[in-house]
Amino acid sequence: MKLSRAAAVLAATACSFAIAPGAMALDSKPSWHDGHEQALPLVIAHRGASGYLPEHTLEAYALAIEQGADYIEPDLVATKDGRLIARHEPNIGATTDVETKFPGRKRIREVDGAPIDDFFAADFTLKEIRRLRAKQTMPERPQQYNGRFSIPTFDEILALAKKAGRKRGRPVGVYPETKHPTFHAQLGLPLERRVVRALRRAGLNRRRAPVYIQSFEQSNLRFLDRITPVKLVQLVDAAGVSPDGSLVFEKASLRPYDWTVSGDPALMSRTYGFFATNAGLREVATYADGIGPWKPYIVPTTGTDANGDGAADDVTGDGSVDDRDRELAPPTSLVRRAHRRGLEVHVYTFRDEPKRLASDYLGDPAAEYALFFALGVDGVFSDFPDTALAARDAFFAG
Ligand SMILES: [Ca+2]
Ligand SMILES: [Ca+2]
Repeated sequence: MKLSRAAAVLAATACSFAIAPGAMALDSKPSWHDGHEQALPLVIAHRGASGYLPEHTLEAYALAIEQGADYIEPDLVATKDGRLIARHEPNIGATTDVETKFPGRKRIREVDGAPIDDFFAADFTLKEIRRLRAKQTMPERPQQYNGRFSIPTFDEILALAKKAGRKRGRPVGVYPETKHPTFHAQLGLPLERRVVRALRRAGLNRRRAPVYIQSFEQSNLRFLDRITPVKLVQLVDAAGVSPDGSLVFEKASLRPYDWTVSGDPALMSRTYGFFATNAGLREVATYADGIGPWKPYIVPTTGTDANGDGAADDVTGDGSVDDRDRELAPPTSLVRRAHRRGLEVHVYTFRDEPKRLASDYLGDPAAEYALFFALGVDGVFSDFPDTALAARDAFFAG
C-alpha cells in the first residue's frame, strides 16, 4: 500500500541518518545569517513565490518574503546595454509581452549550441525592457496577473530584499543564478563582474552576507571564487529519469556547457553526473560551498515500462505521464557524501501541483518536504514558499 511504503522510506531514512522528525527543537531559531550554522533547512523562494504570481517580478519576490522565505532567487540575464535583469531565460518571448510591444525584434540566436527563434534580452536596452510586462508561463497557474508587473533589475531586487529585511528584522537572503554564462560571455556581456559589482553596491559582497551565487556551469564559478567572497553553489542537472530510476543526461542537460566548448577531452567525457561522484564532490569543494542538485539525485523515482519502449507508462490511466505515475526508489547517499566534504545541499524544485508529486506522496507536498528534510538537506528551492515553511514547521516541531 502506498501510504505504508512512503512511511517506510521515511522511517528508513530517519533511522539511517538518526534524524527523527521532531528530534530538532524549534527553540533554536534559524540563525543562518552571518555565518552561524543554520538550524533549519533554508526555504529558497524559487523565482519568487512563482506558484502564485508571474515569476521574477518584484511582486513575486515580495510575496515570498511576506510568506517568510529565507532567500529569494533571481535568475540573471544581461540586456544589450549590460544591465542585469531577472529572467529565467535569455530569450523572453514566453515570460513577457515582448511580442506585442516589439513584434519585429524576433531573431534566431544560438543558446548553448541550440538555435532558438525568439526575442532576446540581449537585443533590448534596459529602457526598452522597462516597457515590458511579465506573463505566467504555466497554464495551470493563476493568469490574472499577466501584463501587470514589470521586469526588475538585479539592483532593484537587492534593494527590495534590504528594505524588506529591515522591516521584518531578519535579513532576506538573495540567491542569484548566473544564466548561461558562456552564452553571455560570447555576446560580450559576461555576467560575473556585473553580479559582484551589484552585490558590492548593496553592501553584500562579504563572506557572511546572506548571499549564494549559483550556476549550472563550472568555470564561471571558479572565476567567481577568485573575485568574490560570497558563497557559491554548483547546480547539478539531468534531463530526466529512466523507468529504472537512473538519471538521463542529454541535450541541454548533458553537462555544463563550458565543458562542452572547452575542447578538453576529460571534461567532454563527463556528464552532470560527475558532480555526484566522490571525485566530483571533492572537485566542487575546491571552489564552491554547496551543490544544488535536482531532486532525483537524492530520491530517485521509478516508472512502469510494461511495453518495454524505454518510457514510463501512464499508470494512473489519466491520459498523461507525469510524476503521479512514478514511485519513490530508495534514497541515494549524496547528501551524506556531500556533507562529509563540507558541502551544503540545496535541492530543486519543490512544487505543490499533484501532477508534480510522485505517487507515494498521495498528492501531499508536505510529505515530499518531510522526506527531504529527513535526509538532511540544507535548503529547498520552492515555487510555493508558504507550503515549504509550513512543512518545515511541522517536520521540525514533530
Ligand atoms: Ca534558477
Ligand atoms: Ca498518468
